Amino acid sequence: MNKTEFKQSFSQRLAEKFAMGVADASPNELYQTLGSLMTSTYSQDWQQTWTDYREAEQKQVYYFSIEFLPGKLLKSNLLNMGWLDMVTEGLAELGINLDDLAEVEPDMALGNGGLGRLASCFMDSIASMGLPGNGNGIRYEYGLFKQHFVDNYQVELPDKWLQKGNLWEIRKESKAVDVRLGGKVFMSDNDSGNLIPNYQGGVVLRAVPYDTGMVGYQNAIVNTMRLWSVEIPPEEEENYRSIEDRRTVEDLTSVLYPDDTSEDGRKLRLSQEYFFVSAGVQSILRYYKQLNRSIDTINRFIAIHINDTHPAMCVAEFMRLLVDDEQLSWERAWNLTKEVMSYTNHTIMAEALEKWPISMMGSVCPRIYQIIEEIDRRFVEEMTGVHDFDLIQRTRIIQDGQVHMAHLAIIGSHSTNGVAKLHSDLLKSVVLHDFYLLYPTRFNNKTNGIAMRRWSQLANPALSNVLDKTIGHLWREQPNDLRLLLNYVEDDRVLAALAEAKLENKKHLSTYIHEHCGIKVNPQAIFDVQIKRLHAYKRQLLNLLHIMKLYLDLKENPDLPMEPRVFIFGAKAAPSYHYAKSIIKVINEAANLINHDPMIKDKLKVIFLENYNVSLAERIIPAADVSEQISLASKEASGTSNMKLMLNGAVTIATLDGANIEIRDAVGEENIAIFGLTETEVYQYYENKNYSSLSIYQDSPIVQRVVKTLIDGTIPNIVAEGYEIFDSLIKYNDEFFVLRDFEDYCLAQESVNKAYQNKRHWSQISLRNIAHAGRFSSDDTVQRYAEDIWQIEPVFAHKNDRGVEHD
Ligand code: CBF
Repeated sequence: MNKTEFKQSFSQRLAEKFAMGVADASPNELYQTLGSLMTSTYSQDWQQTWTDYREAEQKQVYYFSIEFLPGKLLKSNLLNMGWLDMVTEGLAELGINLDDLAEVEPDMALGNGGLGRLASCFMDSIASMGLPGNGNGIRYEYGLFKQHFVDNYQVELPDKWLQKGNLWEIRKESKAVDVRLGGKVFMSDNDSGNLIPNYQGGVVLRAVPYDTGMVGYQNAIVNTMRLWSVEIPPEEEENYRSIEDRRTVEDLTSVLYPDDTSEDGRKLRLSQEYFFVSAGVQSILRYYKQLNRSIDTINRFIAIHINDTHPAMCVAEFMRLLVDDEQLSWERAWNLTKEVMSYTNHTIMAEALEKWPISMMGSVCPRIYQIIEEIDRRFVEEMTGVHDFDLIQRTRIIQDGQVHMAHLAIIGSHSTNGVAKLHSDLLKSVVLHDFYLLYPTRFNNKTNGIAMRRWSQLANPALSNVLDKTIGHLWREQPNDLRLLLNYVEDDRVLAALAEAKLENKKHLSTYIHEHCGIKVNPQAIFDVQIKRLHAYKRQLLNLLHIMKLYLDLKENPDLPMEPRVFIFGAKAAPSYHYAKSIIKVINEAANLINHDPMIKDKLKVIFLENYNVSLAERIIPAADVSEQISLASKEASGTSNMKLMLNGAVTIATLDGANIEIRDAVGEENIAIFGLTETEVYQYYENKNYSSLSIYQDSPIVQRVVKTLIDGTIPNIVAEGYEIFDSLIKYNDEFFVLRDFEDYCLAQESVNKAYQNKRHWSQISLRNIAHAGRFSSDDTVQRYAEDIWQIEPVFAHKNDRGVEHD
């Protein structure tokens, strides 16, 4: 389609849909019109992609994830369709600004943080690499809560993202499946002497899929992200007369992460997990059987990826379908299951290694529990006599009345990977060491990556223009070409252009900050950014303590030579995570104090932007000078904001944790500010049990001075929160070694301050960071998953060289 045709089709579609012309239409009507034009165009490719996969007998991967965090799709779909420039110009000629339409789209926030965003980067990359892959998750009625600050406290409001409909999805009622929850199950022989389950009681619910096209980057491939929504099957309607009864059903796909402080909340969460696992696995098998292939070869056509432990029941559900429905022998079914399944671990924090009480699992999905019991029994039997008793007891799935989901995922799959080199090593040497002894060849590393197109071309047009002018356009398709930028590290014109692009982005962000927080910030100041979930291990507190140090220093000496700084936070705390919410309150109160202190002027500002989400990240990241990656070494599995910020020219201040290490290796020591304990030192403290935050506090006047601001009234309105945090540091021995790393962190911050004083030198460091970011492209990451874990291949082989014709 060319621009003239686009303008015609657009106006015609607007008239058909809304019976109006451009002048009368609201941004929402224009957005709906554009979206509908796009979906009706790419749906041909979508259908063809399904056909191609089927006809080419392609092996496909199904990526099961309880979170997907795509953000907005309008611009990224336009980019991937190859329409972005044409539509931007065409709309402009009709007097419409594309950005105004993009504003209308709600963020699709069906995830919490890195895990969900990674899943969405992977969906984009899988399609863009022409790989046959599908997402499988839950279509939550409400996305992650909207965060507001009231009296500087976090308040959570519902995110009704579906209120105005969702133009990207297609409800596919004909592809619905039924999922059984609750009740009891007894096994008995059928006429042929095979064991079959007899179900009593419980409920059967309908899982209806909503499919969203995952448009590949200019390759005519459209994959599918399938999200399941619960409904009452029409034949069961009469059993759900009361509003309460109906609500119990609707709750199943209502919210992301129900409150897990109550038994009911935990049970709902487990039911959600089984619901989307069962729906997804059933629909895969139904599709496979339609192709008339033998079940015995399913491992050659299907790969199922378990993203974190939430979908670990895929193992048991797959076994259930093979054994109960397909009547395969246990042994054959088990071999196929292991070959089909693979698992990624995303954190060493205990919270992600889910465990469910036996009684709860037995009541939510009794047949699945029986199957897990049998897997566990056979595991113990197989290992007995080969490995020592204690090792078997530590690794078995059912222990102490609980079902260990990570154990199920590892035992029931052929691959377990971590998400950065350090993290994968720690899995092998510490967290999953016992399993590594049992299955050394199953363990591997796949360092995370990011969808470069979204985080550079879409988020940062100013930088993209400089790159195009300097190194040509190829980097847009081959991010490794960013290395060509290194040839310009001494080129003053390029350095100045990079600095100008950064300043332009900082000005945009300053306007946003002014509009949303009422605070004027100086775009010439260092924009120092920490954007990530609020969690104690990520140590937003360390950042705050350093800010308080700067504040106290400035109060003592207002002429202190320092580059003006704007510290920018974006973070949501889980609704039931009291401590994290207290940190938010304290940062907000400190910000209020500092931002309104006339003595401080422009030298220091602290901004906590409300409701951090993908769209806000797209505003903040291009404007960042400094990227805060300051988790306690060993605790951040990988991190991905570190990669996005680096790609946009921010200089990282980091501990040697997660992928920070690989960033350091890429850019070299001189282009990153490293500080803090190493992971080995952290583990030494654990081993020797000799960490004492109190001694550090007593021995260091600086630490004392800063920590006291939490309780001495320096920061107003935080009596309870201040004491809570103070106690966590001093009385409860500072779980994440904030005090131990504090002074070193201050030194690293000082080195950043110094480096920024020499603008040319700073631009050079920034350039080197951009130049080395290409290695973190999620296109490469999924390629490695495809080759090493899923054994799937691109379908390009079936296309001509334009990649768009189908023969
Ligand atoms: O692997 C993706 C990301 O996942 C987390 O966000 C998670 O939820 N487990 C980790 O905390 C990140 O380190 C990791 O990058």
